[in-house]
Amino acid sequence: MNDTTDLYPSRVGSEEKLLPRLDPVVYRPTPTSSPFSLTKQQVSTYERDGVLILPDYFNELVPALRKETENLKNSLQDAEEMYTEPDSDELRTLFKPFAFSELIDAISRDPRIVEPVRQLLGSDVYIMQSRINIKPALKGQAFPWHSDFETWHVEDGMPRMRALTAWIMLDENHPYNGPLYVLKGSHKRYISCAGKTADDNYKRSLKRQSLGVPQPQTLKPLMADHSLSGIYGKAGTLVFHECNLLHGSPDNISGDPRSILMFVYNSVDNRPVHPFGGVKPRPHYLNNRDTLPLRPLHSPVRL
Ligand SMILES: O=C(O)CCC(=O)C(=O)O
Repeated sequence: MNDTTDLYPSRVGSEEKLLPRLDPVVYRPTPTSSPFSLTKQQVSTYERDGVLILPDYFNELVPALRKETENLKNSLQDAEEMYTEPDSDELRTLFKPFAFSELIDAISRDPRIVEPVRQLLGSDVYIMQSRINIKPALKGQAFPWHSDFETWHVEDGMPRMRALTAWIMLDENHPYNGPLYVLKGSHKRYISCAGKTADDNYKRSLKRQSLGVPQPQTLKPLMADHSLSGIYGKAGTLVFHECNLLHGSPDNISGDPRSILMFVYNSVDNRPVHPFGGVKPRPHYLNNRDTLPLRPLHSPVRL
């Protein structure tokens, strides 16, 4: 078997199927010697749930990150990395922020993130994708249930489940401002979705995803098996979520904004091949082509 064998076919017909996960969740289950390593308990929570929440992690960086987000919103207005909401010109997502911000680039290399990520993925890593999802008060719209891996496999050619998203809350995420919902434990099965992917599907799906979204008849039994949890926390909370975890989020109809800064780390032993959906590779800001191992900073970012 080589990297081009499709172990996780999806969007190959009209039928939706549950397939087994063939990859480990944690690739090096013992704590490493770094002072920033996760404890055994944290590693096993991540393995079991597919998500790990670390409160009060980056609180001191939040004011500077909020300011940087405002600067980027103003300076990058017509850039291809900016995606608006489906029904308005409100900014929904700003991709590849580390390319435009020294602060965000430094945080992406902060050993407080990179060491736990290397520990969980068991190898050196690179940033495959990064984004700031902005969910403005009263206007930010929903993301339907999906597994990130399904899209990265079909549209970007990520061969195996050996990636995760680390994300920082830039606002408090509470039950009413469109927080992320997850189905804990759902990362241990793979949903092969129905449909067929067109070239450039991403232009639509990044505003309103329809392909790679499981049907109610598949989701309902999964919801009976896995509890739905909201990911809540104060600004500065760090979250790791596994690449195949089912997640989504509702509209933000509250008066509070909800922005999050996300870094997707992929193992250097899991570099993308040609997209399994047979489509044209997506642009660099969705599937970073610089796959050299990330060099972590020696010490945490201090302002
Ligand atoms: O920002 C959100 O609420 C949803 C994020 C998400 O599901 C994604 O970016 O894959």
